[in-house]
Amino acid sequence: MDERILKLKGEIEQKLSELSELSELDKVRVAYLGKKGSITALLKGMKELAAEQKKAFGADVNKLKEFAAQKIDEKTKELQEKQIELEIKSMPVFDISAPSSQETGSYHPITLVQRQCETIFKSMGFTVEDYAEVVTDYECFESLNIPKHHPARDMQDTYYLENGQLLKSQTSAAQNAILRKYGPDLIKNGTPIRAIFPGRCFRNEATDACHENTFFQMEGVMVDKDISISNLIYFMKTMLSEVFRKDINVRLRPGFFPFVEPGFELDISCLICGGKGCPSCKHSGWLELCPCGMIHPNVLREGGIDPDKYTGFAFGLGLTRLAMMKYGIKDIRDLNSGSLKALSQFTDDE
Ligand code: FA5
Repeated sequence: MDERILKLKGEIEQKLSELSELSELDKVRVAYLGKKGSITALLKGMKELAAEQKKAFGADVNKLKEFAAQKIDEKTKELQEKQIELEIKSMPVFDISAPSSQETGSYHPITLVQRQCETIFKSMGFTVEDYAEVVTDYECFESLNIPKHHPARDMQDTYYLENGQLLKSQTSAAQNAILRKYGPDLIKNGTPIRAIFPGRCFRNEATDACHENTFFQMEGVMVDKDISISNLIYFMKTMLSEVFRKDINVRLRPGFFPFVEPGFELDISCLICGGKGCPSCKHSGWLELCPCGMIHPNVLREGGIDPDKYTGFAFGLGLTRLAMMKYGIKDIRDLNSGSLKALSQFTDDE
């Protein structure tokens, strides 16, 4: 074999064995295999050789070329593996048994009271339903005995969308769907309808300490044979005593909602000021919390249920206001503030 070939082979082996940086490898490749590299130069120099030498020399240079390419590839792989090992070693060790150095998250106070109410109502046989935030005029008003142009629509300043749908202004918007969903079971098997449906509501409100434009309600309905106002009062009392776990003053007064007859406003004595009057209760000492009433026959009929055979009650609990009262939050706007300092101090007391 030509001496120059042997010399280059030794040189390549030597260089590669000394090399420890991946970035240097390309320089070696260019130095030997590149257009101006030493091996390429040997091939170019072949034209000066005698014809009988050319074949053997050419074959040896090609073997050297293959050898160099293979050795460079092997070295690349070796250095890449070493680099990965180094990276792994330099990564911080994750010890799952180590105590957390970071703060843990917490539930929003509205989520806490919602979950608590869900537990209370589930224990009394109610199912928990989910419902859309964008609903139709029929769902939010017409099915609830509020035809188009009825003045009761002015009680809520509703956000309408360009397509005619609207942002749910009250969780009552789900009543018709719930009656239709569980009505057949009631009629066929006598299984009472008992459902709650918490959800976000939207109204174009001027905000103050007890009004938000985005707030949560939790609707509840129960329909069966012989359901009366006493049943309604029993469920409301049970819910409030379970949520507050202490005696609170409640008052029931007549209230008008076209989808209930009779209708009531259930107010609780303001727990922020102890009933003396403050901005949270609009200085009245009382906070409107849970309007309710006996479901209007027209609403039952619209839900596919015969009002001559069945009766029921419905309520619309103000979950956001309940969270205010339960946790002593003076201003409703704090609940939508996104301030972790303000919102992470509450815990589940169940
Ligand atoms: C209603 O929304 C009726 N759908 C409730 C109802 C259901 C009546 C079933 C009868 C039968 P109202 O607009 O009063 O009613 O709202 C109900 C509760 O939601 C209020 O008592 C209050 O606690 C809460 N609420 C209403 N508007 C706001 C607001 N802007 N910010 C915070 N909470 C509100």
